[in-house]
Amino acid sequence: MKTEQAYRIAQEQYAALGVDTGKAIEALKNYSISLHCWQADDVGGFEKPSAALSGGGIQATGNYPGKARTVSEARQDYEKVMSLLPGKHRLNLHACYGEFSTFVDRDAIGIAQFQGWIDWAKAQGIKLDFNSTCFSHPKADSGFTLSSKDKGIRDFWIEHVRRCREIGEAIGQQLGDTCIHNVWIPDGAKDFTVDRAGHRRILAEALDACFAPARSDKHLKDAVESKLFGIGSEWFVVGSHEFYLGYVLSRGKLLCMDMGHFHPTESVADKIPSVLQFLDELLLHVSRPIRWDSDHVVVLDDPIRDLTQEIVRCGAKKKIYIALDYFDASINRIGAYITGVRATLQGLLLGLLEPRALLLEAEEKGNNFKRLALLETCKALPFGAVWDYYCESMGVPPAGKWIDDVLAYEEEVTSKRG
Ligand code: RNT
Ligand code: ZN
Repeated sequence: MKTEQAYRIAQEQYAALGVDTGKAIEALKNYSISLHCWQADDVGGFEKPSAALSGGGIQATGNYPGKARTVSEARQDYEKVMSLLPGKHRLNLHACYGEFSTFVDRDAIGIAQFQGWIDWAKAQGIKLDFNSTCFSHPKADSGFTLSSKDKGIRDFWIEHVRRCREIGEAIGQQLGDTCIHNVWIPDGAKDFTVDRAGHRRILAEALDACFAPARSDKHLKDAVESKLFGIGSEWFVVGSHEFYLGYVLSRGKLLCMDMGHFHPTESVADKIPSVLQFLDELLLHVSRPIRWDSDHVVVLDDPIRDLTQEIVRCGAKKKIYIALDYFDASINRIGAYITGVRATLQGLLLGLLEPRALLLEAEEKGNNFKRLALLETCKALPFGAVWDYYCESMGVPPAGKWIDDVLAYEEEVTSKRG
């Protein structure tokens, strides 16, 4: 009742600025966020023997108890997370999260290791995305995978990515959907690299080889993810932003931009309306970099608000796929998930509640004071009342009411994991 009353007041305030809160809520329901499977277990995966996150220029810090140790524990966690989120969301699997009873190397995986996931997803009524896992493997230890000058190494990873595409296509087919398959490679070097061009030429050729086998684009879309630097690849990263921008433009693939993969003062939000002048679609890895690509839990900070605002502003005409990418091993992992998804959805709601017509009018008349004042006005509007109303209408706890649920789950489930 209180939620409803607060919502009605908010509705009037927004209406005074020409914003229809009901429409914003309806639009918010259409945003499906791809939840990264890897927050549940710090990017460990379930291969046998298990390959702890290593050699990939990425790092999970912290050792909070209770991480998922098996596929069934992970599924239990994902189900808990999804039960506390408004809307229907997706799960983004990494190739190392298959169901392995024995050792199957990355160049030998297939649908068999993922059929259980597809069946589970069907039962849950959710869709799946996919990722090649080109790190945490002895054949990634040199720091180069697809761009390696060693043909044996390169061919191994090409085969891996090809198999991941086959798996992704099967996922899409079986779920009646388009599976987004993302390729991120850690390739790069710690120090001065003379033949940058050579590695990049090799990478372009290797990617072409990965994508050569024809697959149904109705069921599979391949994305490539750029990066600026990683731990151990401070001087040189083969797959830079410019490299992949050129690659997707010339090859018709999907560009993936991760918020942690640019200079800290660059705005990923501003890149959206730039690259979308030339691309029809885009994949985002929503993250929170602190000083470096630290992959902190996403919160409703300015970079997220800027990003989600641009997603809403540009998304009407273009398709923007939203995936999360962070892994905090120092706090309750279920809470980390929900905090990040809710923050992203709240950002989107804020974007949808923007008094767009008034803002545009002021801007086009050159009334920049009015534009500024309106933007400031929005900050103090009761968007929380709209959010709470939305959550309740979707049958999930509003505001912070889900926190106790997470703590109860910790007590009953995750704290009992050895
Ligand atoms: C690494 C990339 C990549 C990974 C995941 C696990 O810097 O962001 O997306 O985080 O594939
Ligand atoms: Zn990423």
